[in-house]
Amino acid sequence: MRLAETTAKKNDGPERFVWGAATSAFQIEGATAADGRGRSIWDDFCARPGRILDGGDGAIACDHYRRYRKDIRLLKELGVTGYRFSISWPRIIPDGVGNVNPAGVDFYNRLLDELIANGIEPFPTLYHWDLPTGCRGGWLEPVTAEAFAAYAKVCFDAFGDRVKHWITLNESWCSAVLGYGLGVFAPGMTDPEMPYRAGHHLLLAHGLAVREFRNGGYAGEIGIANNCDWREPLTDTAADRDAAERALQFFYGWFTDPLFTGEYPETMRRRLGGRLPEFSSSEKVLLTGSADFLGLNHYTTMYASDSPPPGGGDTTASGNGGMIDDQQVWLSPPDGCAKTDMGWAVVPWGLRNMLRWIAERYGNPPIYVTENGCSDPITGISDPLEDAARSSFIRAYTREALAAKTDSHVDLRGYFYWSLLDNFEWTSGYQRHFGLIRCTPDDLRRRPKKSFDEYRKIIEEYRVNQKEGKNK
Ligand code: GBH
Repeated sequence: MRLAETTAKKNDGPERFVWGAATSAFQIEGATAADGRGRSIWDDFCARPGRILDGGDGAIACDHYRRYRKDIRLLKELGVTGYRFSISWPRIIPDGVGNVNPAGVDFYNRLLDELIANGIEPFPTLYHWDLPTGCRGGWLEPVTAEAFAAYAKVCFDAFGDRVKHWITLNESWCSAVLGYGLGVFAPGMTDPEMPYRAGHHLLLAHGLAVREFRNGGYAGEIGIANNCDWREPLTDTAADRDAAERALQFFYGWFTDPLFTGEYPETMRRRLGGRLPEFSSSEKVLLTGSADFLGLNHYTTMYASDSPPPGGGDTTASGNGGMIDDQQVWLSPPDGCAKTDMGWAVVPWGLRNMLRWIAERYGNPPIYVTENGCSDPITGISDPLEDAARSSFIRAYTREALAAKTDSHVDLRGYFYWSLLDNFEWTSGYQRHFGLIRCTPDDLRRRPKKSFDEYRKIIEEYRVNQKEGKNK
């Protein structure tokens, strides 16, 4: 079902395609106590025994706060034209609301200046999960949405002269489901109703921030980074096709439909009834049309079925957020494909299907793949720098992304590999590695892996083809 027709200007050609790498503040910056930064829910969560696999935290991470110049040099070497990073709310407004911390603003001023001096376009995300502890009640409270909009305005005012692409929120699905439903992410709550409430306020936060942006008359575009793993029907029956569609609506649709229609997906409303909050008529107006572009964070694919598949499926897969009772979708991993040590299947064609689904449902809006990447293979690797599996992952996934653009006419504007550096991988601490560059907290040296070179080549080849007019 098509929900919207886009009025956005079409991309003026493939030469505008942005190749980039992505990171987030809490995962790389470290220096959590430096220069007046406030506490975040992730500092608190890490301090709770048993929450992080290796007992790690964000105190040092990649020490990017002090080594950002080196990291930008590496971005330059990689040949990217875009860098997606996140701004730490507790560095800018330590208590969540109220006073602005000039030292925090200074850090991002230096970072932005250095990026621009190196010809790299900044794509900052305003919120990548490090909510100030001072926002009491977190995303369960509507005032947090207002606090976010006030913080966003501080950022637009301070950085809007150099930033032309803003991303409001990262993966609200994860904030809502993993943070308030499954309790595996901060703030660690477990309640079947809370994800819908938290998600509601996250959506309002996005809407209010976009209103500040547009009313303020800042230049550039603003969008959101929503995550979704592809759901392929297990069989060709109508029931399984419906199940896959339902799963996608509970995943990407939940945080994207409201930005086009002011309403949650019809499937969610029908199944959840009054358990799903309602938007008031003014909130519908606020949300409708509130994304200039859509971000997609995409990692893997699962088969979806309407009844338990042979073998029972994976009812615990975090991919359905444990919300199996609400969705009635069973997930099972594709047979015979490689898996990473996160347990995620490597299924490159899933990305193309996912992009086509988004283009179709939302009327071909501008899309960026704001994250795509892999940790090391489940079989392990003997030398962390010899990451052949990551090289083939990037080859295969970027090929599918470009095919979606050229063959299926998806208005794809860029691709950001997750992640530039090995970093603090949330609940997995420092035990899972997604980086193009090796970095460990005990030895903060940056060592480019083989995949760094492979990605550099992919970007370079694209550029050469471009010059020779070989890219469609
Ligand atoms: C992203 O989230 C985050 O934005 C980033 O900070 C993080 O470091 C990175 O990914 C790597 O983890 O049950 O098999 O269908 C990832 C979101 C959501 C992707 C759940 C995998 C479930 C897989 N993840 N999804 S499955």
